Amino acid sequence: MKDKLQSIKEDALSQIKDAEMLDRLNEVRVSFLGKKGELTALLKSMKEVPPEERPAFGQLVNETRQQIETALDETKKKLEQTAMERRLAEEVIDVTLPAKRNHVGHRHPNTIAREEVERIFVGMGYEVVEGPEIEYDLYNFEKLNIPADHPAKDEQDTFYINKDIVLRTQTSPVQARVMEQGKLPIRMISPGRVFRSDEVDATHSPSFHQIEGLVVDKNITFADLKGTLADFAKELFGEETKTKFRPHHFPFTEPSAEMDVSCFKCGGKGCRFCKGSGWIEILGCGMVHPHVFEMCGIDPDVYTGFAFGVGLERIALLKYEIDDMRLLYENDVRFLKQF
Ligand code: 2NL
Repeated sequence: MKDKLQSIKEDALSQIKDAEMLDRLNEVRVSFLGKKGELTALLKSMKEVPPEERPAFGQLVNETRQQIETALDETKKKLEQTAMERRLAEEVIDVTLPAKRNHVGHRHPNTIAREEVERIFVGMGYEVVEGPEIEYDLYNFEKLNIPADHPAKDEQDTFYINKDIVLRTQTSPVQARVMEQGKLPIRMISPGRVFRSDEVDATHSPSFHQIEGLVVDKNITFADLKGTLADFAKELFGEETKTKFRPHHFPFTEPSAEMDVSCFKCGGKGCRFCKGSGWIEILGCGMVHPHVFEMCGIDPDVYTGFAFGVGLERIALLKYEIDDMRLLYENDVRFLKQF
């Protein structure tokens, strides 16, 4: 038995010495000290030892176990140390490498254009008011003097939720709601998303954005409209920008007009950008129709006002010389970053 113990010890110590990896070292531990290990087996066969020799033999086994454990622990420490040294040598961090780029987004051209328009009007004392995108037919059409049989209400042009509720086709219902609240005078713009049942192409989208403006006070005239919008055009497109007003028709204004600005590319001489005319159509406007005032609870004999509507995408496309509206909706950051 003593010889057997001696040979187990030598065997264990030599295997420990040869172990080059922590995994292998653990295997050695299990094969000698584990439940089914060699040393454990030897202890179990104690009964073969004459009773008087048992205490001394037991002590010897314990000593051997101690020695093996000490060897295992020391070797484990050594192997861990080398493993750490190897990792430190291999995993060198090159602090001179360029840092990972942090990809932040970019403001959308629509947002840039909206904020620019808002800045201009807020500077003239206007309030920015938002309202619901899902609107009552009453506010979207009826109160704006677009009766049930009006061609603009054609089923094809509008998304109906039900017969009384639509996706708003303009932001004017926001102004109708403000007029109804009855606090006068009013100087406001209402930017926001609007909807039309249109096919997608280079200049159309079923969902786009608008900014409408409304001024209501005593003695507001068409001269106020012209002066305000001429100033707006100068701020937006440059001090040298000229404006002209062409008669037009909208159901909610009378008289109505469309405003053109002198081409900011060629200064009005005519170029590819303005299709040779020297002018670029920019917005629709007019004096608020008395019937609209009546339906919104304002006395048209006391108050007058002007209103206008501009397509945000149109401004963004013009200002940034983008030739296809669809690019604005793809949100490819490589495209957006250019503005
Ligand atoms: C266009 C034309 C326009 C208005 C919008 C308006 C609103 C109220 C009363 C009267 Cl509450 N008018 N808005 C007036 C004229 C034109 O938009 O072509 N927009 C893109």
